[in-house]
Amino acid sequence: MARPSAESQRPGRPTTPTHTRRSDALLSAVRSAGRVVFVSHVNPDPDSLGSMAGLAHMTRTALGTPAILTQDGVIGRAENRSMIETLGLDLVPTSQVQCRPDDAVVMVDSQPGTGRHTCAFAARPTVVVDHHITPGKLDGVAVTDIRPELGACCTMVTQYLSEQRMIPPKALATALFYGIETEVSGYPREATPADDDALSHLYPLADHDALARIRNAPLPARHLEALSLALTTAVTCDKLLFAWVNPLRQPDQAAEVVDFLIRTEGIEWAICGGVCGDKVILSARAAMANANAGELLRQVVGNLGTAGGHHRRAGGAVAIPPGTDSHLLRDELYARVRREFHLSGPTVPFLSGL
Ligand SMILES: [Mn+2]
Repeated sequence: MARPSAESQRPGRPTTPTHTRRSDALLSAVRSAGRVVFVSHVNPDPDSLGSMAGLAHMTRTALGTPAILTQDGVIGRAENRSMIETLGLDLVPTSQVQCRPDDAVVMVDSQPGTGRHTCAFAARPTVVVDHHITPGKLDGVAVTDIRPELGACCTMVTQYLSEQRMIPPKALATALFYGIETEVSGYPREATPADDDALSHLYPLADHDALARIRNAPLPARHLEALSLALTTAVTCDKLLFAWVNPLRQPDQAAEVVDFLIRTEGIEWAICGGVCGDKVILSARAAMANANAGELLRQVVGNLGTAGGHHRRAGGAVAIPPGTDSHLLRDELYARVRREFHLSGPTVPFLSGL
């Protein structure tokens, strides 16, 4: 790649698009659009939110094109709601988005055809920027940037902004920082030097009081209720813990449950299934590197629904057929977990000794 001239390296000075840079390829693909519609996976997390906000800033600043950030599903997690409120993120529910012929759809932190979208316009985006190992249907997508080796999609977006010599404003830097931080949390870290470079770049730009407020958002009683249900229903087999929460008040609570349970001594896998309306929401965490959690959960779910994710973290959903007793579905899913994880030991209640 040609070295950029000193002129083009000046902050704020647009560089000549060569399309050899990923950010230029994205800008080129949406240049003629009347509006850029950003979309992410259902029940978006901080990495999705930060990525949409970062790329919207880039396209607005570079092209002057209006952009909207969409919200598919619900955002229930207290920290994520605090992130939206504290940083003033403006989200439009996907159900309220009327797509126009001159819209360009940019998908972040997900891929089309993975069962993680409820809106029609997510089926055929113009651009896909993602870091999941779960393969999507990318035929006809003009620009794709899929880097599963990276810990966070916000890392990719931070690189895009740096390529364009754009310094993110404080709220955006905070959103990107929190997006990366939440994705690479836990041990072992699913992070590369590129993720740490992005965190270092963003650290002096971020609002650390806002970050503290987000990280310590007050937890509603329903959070503790879900943990309580998970603890009382949990069973263990070998080094796997399986919890069932019925009802699950909000879909992203399944992730909150496993984020807590994976810290259990002696446990290498935590899986939670939660009955949320007419679906079972699944979330899985592994305590070891290269665990291939996304693929394993996909094998468990099979033809019952959809699943995918990363090495240490995965999620999925299974529709509950009308008239089906959710307990039967729980038993079926647990039987599949035993099979796919090659569990051979007895199933025992987690809290039996207390
Ligand atoms: Mn992500």
